[in-house]
Amino acid sequence: MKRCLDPYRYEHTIGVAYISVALAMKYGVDLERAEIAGLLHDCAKAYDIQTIIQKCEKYNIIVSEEEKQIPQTLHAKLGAFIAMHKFKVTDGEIIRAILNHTTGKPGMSILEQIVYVADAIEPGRETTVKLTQIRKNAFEDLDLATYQVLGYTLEYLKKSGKIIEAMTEKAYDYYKEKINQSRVN
Ligand code: DGI
Ligand code: FE
Ligand code: FE
Repeated sequence: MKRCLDPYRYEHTIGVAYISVALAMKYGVDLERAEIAGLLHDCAKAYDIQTIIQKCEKYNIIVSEEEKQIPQTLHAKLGAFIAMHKFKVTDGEIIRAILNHTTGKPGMSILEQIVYVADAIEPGRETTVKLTQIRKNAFEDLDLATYQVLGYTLEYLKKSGKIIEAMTEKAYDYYKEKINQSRVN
């Protein structure tokens, strides 16, 4: 990863791997799986958007019209492919965690949630009041932290006028419902 990424992205990657392992300790996930998923989650991030789209075409990775309009999220799809074919990861759980780390999705596995949340809370991310609370929640209630990161992301996307992928919205609705259910029970 040090050779693949610029120093800033490399630092971020180490942060995500480190926090993924810490969360794996808390939630009873295999530590090595969490570390590998964290280390590889942004392995396609160094490419510019044009290159990512070209590589997806070259490797026959299906890119939807929606994804072409929102190329920020495509590095996750290409990253999952590179993790499989270049880094020889055969563990489907790890591949899915890389694949879904940007938009999230409804009904994620614990490992997927760990990488999704770690990506947002790692120490290199700029601290805000909200993020401080999410960092604390992540080690107490992973569904709540997942929901809050989704909310935080959607708020940022709306504020900056970006197109929102259906999956991001669906994931938000799913975790909102899950949090509400757990409060009723
Ligand atoms: O790769 P990172 O910068 O570590 O973080 P990331 O993979 O979570 O997100 C990359 C970018 O993708 C980030 O700026 C948020 C953005 N993103 C996530 N969901 C959506 C999205 N961008 C758009 N336009 N629409 C989405 O639904
Ligand atoms: Fe990413
Ligand atoms: Fe990341």
